[in-house]
Amino acid sequence: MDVKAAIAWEAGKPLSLETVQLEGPKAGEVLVEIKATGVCHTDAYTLSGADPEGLFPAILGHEGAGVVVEVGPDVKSLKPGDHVIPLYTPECRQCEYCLSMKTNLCQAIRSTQGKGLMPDGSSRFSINGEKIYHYMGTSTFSNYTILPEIAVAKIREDAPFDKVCYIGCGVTTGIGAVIYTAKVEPGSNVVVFGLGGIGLNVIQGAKMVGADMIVGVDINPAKREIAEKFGMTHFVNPKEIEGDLVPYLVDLTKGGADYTFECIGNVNVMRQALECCHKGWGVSVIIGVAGAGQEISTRPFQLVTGRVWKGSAFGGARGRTDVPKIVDWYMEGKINIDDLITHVLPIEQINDAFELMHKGESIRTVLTY
Ligand code: NAD
Ligand code: AHE
Ligand code: ZN
Repeated sequence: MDVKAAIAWEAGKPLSLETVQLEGPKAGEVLVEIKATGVCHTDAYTLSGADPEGLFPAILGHEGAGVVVEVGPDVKSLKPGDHVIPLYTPECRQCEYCLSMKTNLCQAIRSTQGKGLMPDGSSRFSINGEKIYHYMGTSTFSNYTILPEIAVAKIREDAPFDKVCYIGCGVTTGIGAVIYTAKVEPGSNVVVFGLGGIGLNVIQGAKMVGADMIVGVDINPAKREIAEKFGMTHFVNPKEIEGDLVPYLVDLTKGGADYTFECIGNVNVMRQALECCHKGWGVSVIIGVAGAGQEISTRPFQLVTGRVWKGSAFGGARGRTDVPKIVDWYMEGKINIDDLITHVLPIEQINDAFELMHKGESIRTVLTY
C-alpha cells in the first residue's frame, strides 16, 4: 500500500515527506496506523549522523501510538481495532533476557532491528523499488508501519493518541529510570542533569516516589519554571555558579546525591553525575545517548569508594507489561503528560519539530497524521 512517511535520506539533511510503499504484515507481524508520534532527541541524534547504528535512507520515529488495522498469520495477542503503542524495546517473554527477570532488554529481534530490518531480514518500506530502512523497529514517522507482535503494547481505547504516544519513549524512560532502574526510595536526594523531555519525567518520577531534594541542572534557564512545576526543588545553571559543579552539588546535597540521572548524552556531564554521588552508596544512572566514539571516564577510586554507575534503556520497563499500566496512570491523573507536550504539529511540519528541539523551545512536539 501507499503510505505517507518522512524519509531521512542522509545524515544532517532535513526529512522529506513522501509517498512510500509498505508491504503487508508477514507471520507474527501487524500493520498499525500511526495516529500521533513524539519527536525525541534520539531521532535527532540518529539524523545527525552520530549514531553508529544509523542507516540511510530510513524512516525514523519511535514514540508513537495508533490502531492495529491488519494482523499477519500466527498473531495471537492482537486484532484489528486494538489501540497500541509500538515498542522499540520488545518483550517476547521467551528469550534468555526476558526470562532472567534481571533486564528489560529483550534480545529476540535486536540484531535485525539494529540493521534497520524486520526479523526476517527484509524491509517492508520502499520507494520506487529502492529499499528504505526501518528505525528502532518502529518507524513512527509514517502513517502506517509494520511491527512484530512482541513489539506492540495493547492499551485502553479511551486514551488519547496525541498524549499517550509520549509513553512510547520519554515518559516511560524518565519515570521508569526512577522506579524500575534506580528504585529511588522516599526521602532520597536526587540530581537530574538535563531538563528536557526525559529529565522532566525523571523529576516527575522522583516526586512520585517521595524524593526529598530534587535538584535540576540545565544550561537553559528557561527550563526552570516547568521543572519546578513537576517537582524540582533546586535549580542549578552550571554557567552561573562559581567554581566546579561537582563540589557545588556535593555541598548542596549535604555530602552527595543518593541518585543522579544524566539525561543529556554528554560524556563530561556523565562524569560529573557520577562524581557528585554520595560516597558509599550514591547511584548514577546514564540515560543520555552519546555519539559514536565517545567514552566515559572517572577515577576508579570513585567506584572503589562505593559510587555505582548504571545505565537505563526505556526506563527498565517491560513494554507489553508496563506500558499499559503507565497509560492507566495517565488516565487516572497520577502523572502529567499534557504540560510536557508544548507543541502539536501536523506531520507536514516535522522539520519544525526538530528545530524547536534544537533551539530549546519545546519539551515535546507531537506530530499528528
Ligand atoms: P532534550 O533535547 O529534550 O533535552 C536535553 C536537555 O539537556 C536540554 O534541556 C538542554 O538544555 C540540556 N543540556 C544540554 N547540554 C547540557 C549541559 N552541558 N549541561 C546541562 N544541561 C544541558 O532531549 P531529551 O529528549 O530529553 O533526551 C535526552 C537524552 O536522553 C538524549 O541523549 C536522548 O538520546 C536520550 N534518551 C535515552 C533514552 C534511553 O532509553 N536511554 C530514551 C530517550 C532518550
Ligand atoms: N544506536 C546507539 C544506541 C542508542 C540507544 O542507546 N538507544 C536506547 C534507546 S534511546 C530512545 O530514545 C536503547 O534502548 N538502547 C538499548 C538498545 O538495545 O539499543 C548506539 O550507540 O549504537
Ligand atoms: Zn526516545
